[in-house]
This record gives sequence, structure tokens and C-alpha cells, in this order.
Amino acid sequence: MLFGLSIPPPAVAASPWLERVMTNSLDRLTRWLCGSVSNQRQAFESPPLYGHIHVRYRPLGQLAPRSMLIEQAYAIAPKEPYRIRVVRPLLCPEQGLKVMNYTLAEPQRFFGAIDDADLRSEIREDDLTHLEGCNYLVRDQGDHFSGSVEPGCHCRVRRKGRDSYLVSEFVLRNGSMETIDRGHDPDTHEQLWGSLPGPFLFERKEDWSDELLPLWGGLMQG
Ligand code: CYC
Repeated sequence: MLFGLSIPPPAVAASPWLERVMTNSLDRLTRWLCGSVSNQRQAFESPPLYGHIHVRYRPLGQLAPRSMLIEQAYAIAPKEPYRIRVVRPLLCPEQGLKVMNYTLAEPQRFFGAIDDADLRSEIREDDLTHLEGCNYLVRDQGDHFSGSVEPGCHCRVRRKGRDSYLVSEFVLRNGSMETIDRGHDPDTHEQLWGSLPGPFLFERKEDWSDELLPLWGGLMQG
């Protein structure tokens, strides 16, 4: 091919060394997510501004590698999560680290699954619907990961009878997570839901990353 008219191959496949580095980073992202976090301190310090929320990520060994169930619940109603999803961190040749987000058919069937290994094991690939436009693009920043929902305002969320698109960012450290999720009106761009004062600050309460090690043929043992 003359003068660079060929399309370059994807960066990740181009170098086994780079692929190794990226896989290490993908595994670290997965391990740091895997556990239970809460914003108890923040909620107690600023009671009217922030509800007290628990966010828990736990592996789903029967699904594709690095799949995790995520459950968000108010501390006052831990058994009635308001959001339950499946996330799957993966390496995308063109975009690098990426977290796919899925909804579950009949989410009520899996309430409590975060604490119940038998119920978790019943979640099948068929129960998942990929949330188009809601993939998270993540960068390894050394001592933390930063990320945001993919650009384009395509992550549509219907809430309280209104359409919105998601604007979301997160920073993940080994032991803490900051997130800000906001919904905006597709026409006026006015904020319709989500935190006004700033990000939620979560601190790790439990580390479940050891549960990843035996799964997917020992893939995460490095
Ligand atoms: C929605 N939060 C979402 C969505 C994404 C994320 C992608 C849109 C898709 C969906 O409906 O689930 C966030 N996804 C993430 C993040 C990662 C990821 C951060 C990185 C691992 O892969 N969210 C919070 C707060 C809380 C909140 C604690 C209060 C604002 O972090 C709520 N997130 C929240 C709500 C929605 C949402 C209410 C809309 C979906 C719904 O109504 O169920």
C-alpha cells in the first residue's frame, strides 16, 4: 500500500506487550469495582443533600468474563434496590477500557441476589439487554481510573415519565469511588434528575475481589 493509505490495525492487537498492559489494567479495574461501597460519611455530613446509598458489585461466573451484578439501594431499604444491572468491563480494540451496561429482564426476580450465590447463579445471558449508548469509556490514570459515558447523548433514560439522556462521570480508586449521574432533557438540555451539589463519594465497606480468582478458568489470576 502506498503512502499510508492502508487503515492501521487496532492498537491493542498491534502489540502483545500493549495487550498485556491493557489486560492488567482491565483486571485491576474489575477488582477495584468488586465489593461493597457506601457514602455513609457524606450522607451523615450533608443529610439534606445526599441520601445514604449502598452500591455493590459481585461477580457472575456463569456469564462472560468479568461480568458483575450491580445493585444500588438506599441504606434504609437495603432489600429493595432501586437499580439493578449487569456490568462487564472489557478491552475494546478501538476505544480501550470499556464497561458495558445491561438491564435485567424481570429485575424483581433477582432482588437479594447480591447476597445469595444460588440466586445469582440463575442469571443467564438471555436475561440481559445491552443498554445502547450507555457504555462507559474508562482511562487508567495510574493510581485511579476515570471514566464517563460514551459521547453523543445516546444513553436514554426514562424517569418520572420523562425522557432524558445521561451525563455521567466516575473516578475509581482502590477503596473509593466518586460518581455523578445526571439526566438532561434532550431538547432543552435542562437537568431533570441526579445530584445538584456534586458527586457521590463512596468508600469501600467490603472487598469481594477474591471471589473473581477461581472464575472463568482462573483468567483473573494473571
Ligand atoms: C443510570 N448510571 C446510569 C446509567 C449508567 C450509570 C451507565 C445509565 C444506564 C442505566 O439505566 O443503567 C453509571 N455505569 C455507570 C457507572 C459506571 C458504569 C458509574 C462505571 C463502572 O458502567 N447513580 C449513582 C448515584 C445515584 C445514581 C449513587 C444517584 C443519582 O451513582 C442513580 N444512575 C442513577 C439513576 C439512573 C442511573 C437513577 C437512571 C436509571 C434508572 O432510573 O434506573
